[in-house]
Amino acid sequence: MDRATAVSLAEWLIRAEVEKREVTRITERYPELTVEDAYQIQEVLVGKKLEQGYRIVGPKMGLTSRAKMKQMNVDEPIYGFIFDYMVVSGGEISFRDLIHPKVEAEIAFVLGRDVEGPGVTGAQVLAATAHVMPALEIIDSRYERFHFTLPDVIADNASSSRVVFGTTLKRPDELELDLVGVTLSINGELKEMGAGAAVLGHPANSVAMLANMLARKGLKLKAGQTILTGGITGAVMLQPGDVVSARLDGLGSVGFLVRA
Ligand code: 0L1
Ligand code: MG
Repeated sequence: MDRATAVSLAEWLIRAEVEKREVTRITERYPELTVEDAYQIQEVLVGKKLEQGYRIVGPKMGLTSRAKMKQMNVDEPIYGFIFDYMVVSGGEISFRDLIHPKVEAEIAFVLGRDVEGPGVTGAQVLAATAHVMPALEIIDSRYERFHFTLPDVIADNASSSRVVFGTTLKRPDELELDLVGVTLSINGELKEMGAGAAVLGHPANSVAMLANMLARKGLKLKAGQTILTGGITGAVMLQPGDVVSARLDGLGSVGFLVRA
């Protein structure tokens, strides 16, 4: 894909996010769009946000569950980037700032040391991790009805939109992250449940895979970055007025309110 087209598609996706309106997926216009093209568009999109003065909190992994990978017919997850403006403070998100948000429960890793692929293992990630904490990721695809192909969602920064972090910080050796049980409730009603192992067998494997995927681009994970490892639960559609809460064994709770 030529640079000018990648720039115009990245700008188009950024406009959709800023104007809070869904758009037709890119592959309707460019059916031949490859995963490589899509990461090129994402790279331009990320660069433009950095030029606007936003800061990267860390990369995230998406499509890490077997169910999501099967649904998209892929055997590798995808990555995107979380920016500072996406981090929710004050326990509330505004529905009118978003298009059609969904929420999923995740475990976030905060790195104490750089992690650079290729060949990174989950054990190396655990050794480089300062702490882990619970997170609720709010994904908000810019595409109509959340319908997209793999290259579409990669170009759209893996649907990244908002994230709420919990306040319980644990060293990774304080608990067995694959065995952490998770429930996701909305308005007091249990909607989804799962365990850490839903994320590539262990959330640390997700960070390792991310480091190895970034290495192909000459990038690395940096000390201090916070990494979302992927949904442990399925993603649930949000409505104005919803009160969302997740409980993670040994990692406490995390929640927020959806303001109209
Ligand atoms: O964080 C994620 O797993 C989102 C990846 C993109 C797929 C989606 O928007 O459902
Ligand atoms: Mg996610």
